[in-house]
Amino acid sequence: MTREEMAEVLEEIALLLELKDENPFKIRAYRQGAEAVRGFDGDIAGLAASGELHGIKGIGEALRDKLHELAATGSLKFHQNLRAEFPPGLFDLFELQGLGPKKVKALHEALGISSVERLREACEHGKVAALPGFGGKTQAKILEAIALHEKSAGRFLLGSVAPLAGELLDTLRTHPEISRVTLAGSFRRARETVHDLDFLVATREPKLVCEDFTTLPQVASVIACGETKASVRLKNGIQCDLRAVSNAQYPFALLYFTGSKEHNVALRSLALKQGLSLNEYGFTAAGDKQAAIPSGLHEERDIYRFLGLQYIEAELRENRGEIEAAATDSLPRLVALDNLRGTFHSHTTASDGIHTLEEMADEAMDLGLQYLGISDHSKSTAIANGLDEERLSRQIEAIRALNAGFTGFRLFAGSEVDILKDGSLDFDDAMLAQLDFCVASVHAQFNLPEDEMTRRICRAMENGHVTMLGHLTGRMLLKRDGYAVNHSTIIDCAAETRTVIELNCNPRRLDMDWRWWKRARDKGVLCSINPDAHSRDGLHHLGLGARVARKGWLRRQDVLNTRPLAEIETFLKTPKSQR
Ligand code: DGT
Ligand code: CA
Ligand code: CA
Ligand code: ZN
Repeated sequence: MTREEMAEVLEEIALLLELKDENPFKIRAYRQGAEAVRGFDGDIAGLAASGELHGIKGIGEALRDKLHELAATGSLKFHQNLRAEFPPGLFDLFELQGLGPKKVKALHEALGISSVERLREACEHGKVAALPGFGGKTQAKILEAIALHEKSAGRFLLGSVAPLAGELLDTLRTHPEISRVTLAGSFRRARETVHDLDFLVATREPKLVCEDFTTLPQVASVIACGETKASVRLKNGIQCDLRAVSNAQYPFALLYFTGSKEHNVALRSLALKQGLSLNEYGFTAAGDKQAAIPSGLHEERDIYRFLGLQYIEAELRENRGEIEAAATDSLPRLVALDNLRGTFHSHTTASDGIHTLEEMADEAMDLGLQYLGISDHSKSTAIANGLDEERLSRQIEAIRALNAGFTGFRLFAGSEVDILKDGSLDFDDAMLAQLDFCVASVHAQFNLPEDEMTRRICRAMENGHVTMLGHLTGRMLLKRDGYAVNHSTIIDCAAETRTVIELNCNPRRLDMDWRWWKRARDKGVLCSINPDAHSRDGLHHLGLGARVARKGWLRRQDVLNTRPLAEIETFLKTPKSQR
């Protein structure tokens, strides 16, 4: 049993309990337990298997005993019994946007629906609209959600597959017959979700390398294995393609298999204008021109240069203006993870995090950061144990006390304050004025019309205490679309009110979306790369955020948290209008 499998069982229990209308605090205990398992610093599966989990934050006694049973026997009676109360297909319904336990239960009880397919049929026959509490609008929304679900099927979160991808890369690198290896495709371009992993290797023994690839321990089944390519499915369900090419072909194959398709098409037509044909093996030219093609094209960089272009970073290859910019030497110099000096937006045990102020500070220092912004939830988000004024005031004091003991590091006292339905905030200005910074986020009433939601968010940004806007759309990648908002209007308002916009690094969020950052940057809006960490481990998502920021054309100067501590202190003390 792996750490992730253990966490997933706990999450499933939480869902099943929700379906049974159980006490929300009990449900929350399981969700937190899942987070604690994921964030535990050590071999949690091994400890649990030998019955040695003791005194772990976020894991009470009842939960601990369940984890022992789960790890030792590979299953949990309590979980099996809960599952047995429901038909197996019912669980898929939870993957649909907007379908909570209450609706799933009603659909099941009234119409006997227990699978996505049955639900679609019922919608198409108008049966769902006729149910009390549903109606035509809800039915249409459910059909949309089913369409999104189908579109997402077979895709994986970039952030979730990254560790496994890194593991495979490390293994391939040690193969004696492999001289170069890169993960190409959408993974290399840092798309928020990927369909498969595309490995490319340079070797003189392609067949052998393909065969060895299919026998890696992570492989569940072999889809194909040929002379120069192989395809496998891994145990977690993702497909991996491997291409084996010669060292001379490698840069051309890498360029081709990195994509995007649109970038490739544009590059090829640029080459054609120069009388060259470009494919995954190399350049060819008609007649005497062939002689002009240099033999020394060893890297992608050389190919771009030969076409008269600056090197284009993989994240930018989406045919969104990068080729034109490369032709005129005007590509941005992209921000990188090691430019970050600190970060904002993290949670602690005071709300729904699993580590304390001290522990979060400790992890931030371990990562080499100079500052960490603490922003627990505010009182309206009661389910996440949001802080009221009194608890927040005590947290501010605790942070001040801790800061007195640090050298070269500082915690900033903040809040992730709820944006209420009308755009006012969960705390009054007097309370907000006590804080070093504040992230404002929408956590409820997602179903407003677009213009109302946009006005709501803009109103929050107009508040002089709101340093930054949290997760702009509230989307949960592959699970639910964000709420309807007008990005352009919000970006304009951020520019005008000098409000920073967050790039939330949670692998499910990556919100604001990368497609909007260049526009924001050009309007002078600053980005903050924020982990939205609920544990020490959560801080490690900064690397993912940095890749997405690069994908959004952001430079070091466009990202607030590349600034060193002293500059940030000045920034936060300066009135918003003068920032
Ligand atoms: P994915 O897998 O859906 O997340 O996205 P990609 O971009 O990784 O797509 P994939 O795995 O089908 O192909 C990898 C790359 O190979 C792709 O980005 C560009 C290149 N490629 C694949 N098919 C074509 C094609 O028909 N034309 C061109 N120009 N390039 C292609
Ligand atoms: Ca791919
Ligand atoms: Ca592929
Ligand atoms: Zn939030």
